[in-house]
Amino acid sequence: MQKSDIGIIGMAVMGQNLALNIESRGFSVAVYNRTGSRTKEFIQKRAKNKNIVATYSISDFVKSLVRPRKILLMVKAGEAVDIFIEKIIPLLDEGDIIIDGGNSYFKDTERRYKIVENRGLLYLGTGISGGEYGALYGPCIMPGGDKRAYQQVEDIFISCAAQTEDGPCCTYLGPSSAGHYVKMVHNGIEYGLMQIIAECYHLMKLGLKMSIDEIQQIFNQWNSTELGSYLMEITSDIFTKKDDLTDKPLVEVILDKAEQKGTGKWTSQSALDLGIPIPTITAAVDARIISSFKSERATLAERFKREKKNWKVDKEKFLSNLKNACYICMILSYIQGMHLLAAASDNFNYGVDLSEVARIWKGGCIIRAKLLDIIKNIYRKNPGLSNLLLSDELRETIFRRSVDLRKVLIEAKTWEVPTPAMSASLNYYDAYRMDTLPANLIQAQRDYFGAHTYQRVDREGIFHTSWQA
Ligand code: NBP
Repeated sequence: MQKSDIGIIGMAVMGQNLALNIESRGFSVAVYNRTGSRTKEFIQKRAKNKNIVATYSISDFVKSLVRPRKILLMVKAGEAVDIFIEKIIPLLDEGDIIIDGGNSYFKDTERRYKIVENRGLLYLGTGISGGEYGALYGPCIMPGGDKRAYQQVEDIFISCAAQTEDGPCCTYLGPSSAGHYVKMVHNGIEYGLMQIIAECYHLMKLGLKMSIDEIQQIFNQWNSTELGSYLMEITSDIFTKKDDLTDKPLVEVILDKAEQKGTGKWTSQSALDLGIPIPTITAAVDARIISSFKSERATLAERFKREKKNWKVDKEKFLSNLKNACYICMILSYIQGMHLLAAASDNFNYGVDLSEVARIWKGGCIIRAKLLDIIKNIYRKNPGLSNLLLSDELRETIFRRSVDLRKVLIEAKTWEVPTPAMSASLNYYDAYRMDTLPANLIQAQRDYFGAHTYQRVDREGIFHTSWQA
């Protein structure tokens, strides 16, 4: 039997579409899934007459692969990955490659990397973004781990990744868990952007009392400007969809409880561990959590009624400010994510090239946006930049739009419409550009109750005061 170039374990949404994508680029693929009926259905329908081989036991799957074997795991993140690694390791030979393409937690990837490498095998923790459509037509691929393994799979990855005028949306990102770390931060930024867009929608709906059709037109218009991005595009599309049952806009009949799978929370947790502020992203995680308390929210909405006055506002002016506010908040979401990546790269010795990260995010992934071109060019010129707020290129853009963000938030607070991510963005900007913060008082309090000491503004040294003496 002719052996396959690559094997994929996990025939759910991502595994199936990646198998079809890779096959369409001229590679042969073997597939396996825990539940055989899923594999069978795939091979009889979507994979019919394609260079894809179905296998129904792990040993047949392993035997069906060209050496060094390349095995891509596309199973649910967590225990399933460990289960398959343990199952396949004894069947593999030195130099064979295991690739985890799921949304694994980067610390799990570090642990698995060591287990696999200790057995003479190579490991790649690889973030893949783009959802169902991206997996089929060209995702953004974020590989990290053993560089020798990457060199073996590079031709497959590069050919099935999304392509932009800046090249394929795939590059080797660094050792160990670098790929999954970058994917985690990608998802963190995604949380921020989604929440910012949702807040703009909420302000248009509650503050300006706009219809869904009007809101759709605004998002559509914004998408053709500097705000152009995949999330802006799909948001505009979402507003056009009518519900089959009620003929209302579908978005209006969807329950307002946002779910999450953990990548946003991990981003915030890691940022706290590394001491990097990412308040826009963390506010977006919190906003999803607050939304989940639906019944309490309903009770509290009665208990603390919102003022529903007819506020006087210049609609056109507000929308123009809102567009700029949305843009600066999005910029700040990327700025915080990139800051975290820079710190993580230093701390974990990933050696991540941030301009390459911005380049590969330009296509295939959920956070692709025009803005990434600017970010890529800034890092190309200045690879060591710790925080994009320090870049000359964004200075004017941020400064001018911050004025409009402030105006939007003043209205939002008068209307009593929550804007957690947008408010967090402005606070981040205001705090970061302020040379004197009230942290002197915090230090005094710490020294008062805990003798934690402080430094002075006028002389070197560490000081302690007996405050009650
Ligand atoms: P899911 O995350 O829904 O996982 C389904 C797959 O995991 C099936 O093959 C299932 O086998 C297998 N599986 C499960 Br569930 N528990 C298992 C266990 N205990 N032992 C062995 N296999 C088990 O699939 P997906 O949505 O295709 O995503 C795959 C990976 O890609 C995930 O890590 C996901 O986070 C990531 N990802 C998904 C998307 C997306 O848009 N869906 C985008 C980007 C990344 P079964 O058929 O036998 O139940």
